[in-house]
Amino acid sequence: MLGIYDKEPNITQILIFFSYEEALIEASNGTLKGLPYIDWRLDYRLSYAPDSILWTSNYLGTGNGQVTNGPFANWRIGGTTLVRNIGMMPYPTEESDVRNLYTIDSLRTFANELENVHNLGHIYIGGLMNDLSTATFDPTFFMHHCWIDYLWWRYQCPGGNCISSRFQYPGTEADGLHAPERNMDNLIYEGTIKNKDGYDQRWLQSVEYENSPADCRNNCNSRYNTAGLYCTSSRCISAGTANSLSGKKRRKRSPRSFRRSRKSSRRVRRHKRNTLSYPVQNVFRVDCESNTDLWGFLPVKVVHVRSKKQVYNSFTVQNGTVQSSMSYDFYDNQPEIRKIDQYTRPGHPKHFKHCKTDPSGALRINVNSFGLNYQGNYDEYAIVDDRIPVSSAMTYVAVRRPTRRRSSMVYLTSFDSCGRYCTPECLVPRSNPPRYRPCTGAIQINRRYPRGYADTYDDAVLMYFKFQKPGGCPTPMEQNVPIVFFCKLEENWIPVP
Ligand SMILES: [Cu+2]
Repeated sequence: MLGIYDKEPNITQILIFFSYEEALIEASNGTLKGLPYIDWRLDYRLSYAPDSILWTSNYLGTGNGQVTNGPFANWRIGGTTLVRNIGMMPYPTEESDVRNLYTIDSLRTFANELENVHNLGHIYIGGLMNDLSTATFDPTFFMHHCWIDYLWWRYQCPGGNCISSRFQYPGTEADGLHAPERNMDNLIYEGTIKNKDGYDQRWLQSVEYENSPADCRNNCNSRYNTAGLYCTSSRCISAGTANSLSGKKRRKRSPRSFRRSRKSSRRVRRHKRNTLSYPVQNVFRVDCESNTDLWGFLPVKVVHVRSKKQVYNSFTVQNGTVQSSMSYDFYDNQPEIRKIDQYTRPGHPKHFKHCKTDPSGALRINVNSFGLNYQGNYDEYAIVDDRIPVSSAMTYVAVRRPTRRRSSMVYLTSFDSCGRYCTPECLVPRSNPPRYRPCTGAIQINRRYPRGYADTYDDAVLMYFKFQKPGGCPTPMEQNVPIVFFCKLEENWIPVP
């Protein structure tokens, strides 16, 4: 666990970790035998993973916004309130990703793939978990990391035959801090330990994991059926949340009432996927201080080309008949002769099985900023209209407010609520009418004019919309938008950034 996250695992961290385990066991009056892990596949099996019972007061508490219920209600830690934004991605990891892990025969490939599975968990939970400097503040961090450790533990002994991973260390001497012969910092255990020793079988034998209910076969019912899980003889799934299923009722459930609650579970699984999720609660944290005043705001535009496969229930009418048998709708009218296709050039749509657009056509496009010369993230989204051939929407994204002496370097990314990636295009300086050209999304912001950002959210909106007179209709000032994200969702996606 430590090796994945920290460049320099040290003995203090390990001691804290052991203390954490002991404290948990003690607090549970011996019910817990070790560190708990969350197998996200149990949530993935819900029709919409963020509906999991995990995010209720009996388990980990609030999933969206400030955590105000559950055991960690109103926590403040490191000068920050505990905040989550479950569902930045609609699922924590794809079930098949885990299956694929066990088909990999190269340790280097495995390490990369496991890292991806790990990253996705951080993004999925969002809030403090989505920032390297605050991730450990959310207790979910430890349960997530224990699961990553579980996957690694299982991988090492497929079918009982342990691989000699120490001799296949994936790094090379060119890997610097991860070079195989390099001593681990401050870690002494029966002598100094080299990086490659982290792959030694002795660690494997010093811990033991209980099999996950997701990996359970053959009548695991009796063992795993709890208020939080629903298990048949073939598989287990997390219980969902619906207002009719309050945590208390489920907790008191007796085995006799199981038949009734199984019905409820089915109803929960049919629960319509809410692709729009909830607004984001940011913690406005810059270099260990959380305060909105430390941030400035950039107008960001998102331009979206609709997916041709999607049919919204609105059709053309011919001779009084609604043409609802068509495989396209009014907004995608007769795609083979549509003039606009010459410009948008829709390619072959790549099907993304997790994507279910809201029936209204509203589609959430996430836009995020990551500080390059400061520690801080900001998450935001714009809502575009997936029905119409091309749509655009504005949003305003925060970056560390530059000072006279220090500019802000920031990396902006964008992906839709299915995880499909949008490409950044940056304003050509001083072009008017504005022109944009593909860029990396990394930009520098300073206090010199023209600024390209505003000190407050208010000013950022006024930077984009110019009011000729109070109460009048404002005019958009396109030349003040420093970056545009182009979402041609047929071609790109990111399962992991
Ligand atoms: Cu992590």
